[in-house]
Amino acid sequence: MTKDARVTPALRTRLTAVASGALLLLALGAAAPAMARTIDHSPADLQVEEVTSSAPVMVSDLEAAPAGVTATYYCAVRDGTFGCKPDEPGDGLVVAELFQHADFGGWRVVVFNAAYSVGCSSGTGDNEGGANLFEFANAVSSVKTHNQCDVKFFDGNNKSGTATGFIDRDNNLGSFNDRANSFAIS
Ligand SMILES: [Ca+2]
Ligand SMILES: [Ca+2]
Repeated sequence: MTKDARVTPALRTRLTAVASGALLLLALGAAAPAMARTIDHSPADLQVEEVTSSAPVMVSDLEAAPAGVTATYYCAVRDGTFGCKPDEPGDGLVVAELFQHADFGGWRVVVFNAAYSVGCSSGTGDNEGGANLFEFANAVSSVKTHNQCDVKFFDGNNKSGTATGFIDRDNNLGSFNDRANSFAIS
């Protein structure tokens, strides 16, 4: 009891300081994109997370673009291959959404795999597709993944140059903002 009473206010103060720092980083990030990496763990963010659903997220589930998304483009991938395939965006299984702006806004590229019926394998050791970003290169600022997939960004084409780790979800790519030329899925 005594210990709790002593620790809790201090912890609260520290958490408040962390939250303020995160907000400050976000505010600075808007004006100067090359800020330190910021990952959003806020409750508001967790409420919209879709990874808890046991049903696969399909392309058709994303047809209604949320507010803030100005245009949707599609890139079909196949495991073990590289490059966007000429598949129609039918009822493929969504791998990832890549966004032009931080916090999932601007245009988005919906990466999907029509051959999948369940999702990506667990773990990040296998090649589950990828592509060069071409006209979308050096512009991606945030990312969501679905169906147990993760995405890894590369500074150069053909998965070359500096890379991120495998990302599940990031509302602000931080030091990798507007830098990705290609990506890999696992
Ligand atoms: Ca951007
Ligand atoms: Ca680049």
